[in-house]
Amino acid sequence: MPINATYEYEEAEKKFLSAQTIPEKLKALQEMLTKAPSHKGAEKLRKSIKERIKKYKDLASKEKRTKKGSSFLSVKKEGAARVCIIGLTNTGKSTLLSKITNAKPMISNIGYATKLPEIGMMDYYGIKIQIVEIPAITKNFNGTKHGSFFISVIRESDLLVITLNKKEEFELIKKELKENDVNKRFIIYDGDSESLKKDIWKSLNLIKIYTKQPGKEKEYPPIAMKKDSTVKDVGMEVHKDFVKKFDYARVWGGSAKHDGSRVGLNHRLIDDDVVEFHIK
Ligand SMILES: Nc1nc2c(ncn2[C@@H]2O[C@H](COP(=O)(O)OP(=O)(O)O)[C@@H](O)[C@H]2O)c(=O)[nH]1
Ligand SMILES: [Mg+2]
Repeated sequence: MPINATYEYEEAEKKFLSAQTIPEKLKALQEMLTKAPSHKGAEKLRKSIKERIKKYKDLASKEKRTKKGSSFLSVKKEGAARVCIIGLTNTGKSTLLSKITNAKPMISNIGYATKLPEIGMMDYYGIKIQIVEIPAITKNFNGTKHGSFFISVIRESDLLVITLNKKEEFELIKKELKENDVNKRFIIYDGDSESLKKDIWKSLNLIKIYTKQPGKEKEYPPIAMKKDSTVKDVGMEVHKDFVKKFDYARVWGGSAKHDGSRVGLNHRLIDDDVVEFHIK
């Protein structure tokens, strides 16, 4: 963060970091350039933004060129988040996908068996997470058939799981991600699919929140909320009237002082909390 950067600049930078498509990235970068300090000390910063703009324009034109050939392809986002499994060929990506989701991909020791993304849904205590196996990463991945489409699927994910046969493979993966300016959180799979599911959940920065009606048991499934969400955020998600006509809520779980504590709209919730709304 440069010294003396304005609030507007920081907001534009946040947009850049959270943008998941190339056009969004470009738009945020243009905004960063407008909002960057104009004094001499910030010359380096403006230069690096301009370089990024150029990089994203190159990526955009690559994407456009291959889009013609891949236009019949798309992966729709579903569930509370998207996680991509990436790795070289024969590193157990399809095997992993079949372990943690309902998908039945072809598992084969013939290399490059998976030609297109394979999609499955992982169930985590009732919350659905989309898991996408990306076809094997290779050198110059963006230049391969449908490569830039696969990268756009990766770019629109929230987390990566990397499968490796040898440590050295990580270098190639890092290089290919860097060349496409993909900068995502990742987990390296160690062969334990049950602990991986927990690690995926922890890394997504989400919490599970249960709702309940007075005098009844908590409802299943829970809903996925961003970490640090409040009672108000949950109310907006479930039914606006819970917020509009809010009287108070009762909370059970880690964030509650005691079982059924009375709280207001600004009360922050944590994973596995139960909320009961009372309206006027
Ligand atoms: N290296 C590795 N191979 C595995 C693993 N699990 C299964 N295999 C075997 O490796 C071959 C390729 O598996 P697959 O899941 O299709 O790998 P993919 O090409 O990365 O999708 C198959 O013969 C699998 O039986 C694993 O955890 N690691
Ligand atoms: Mg595969």
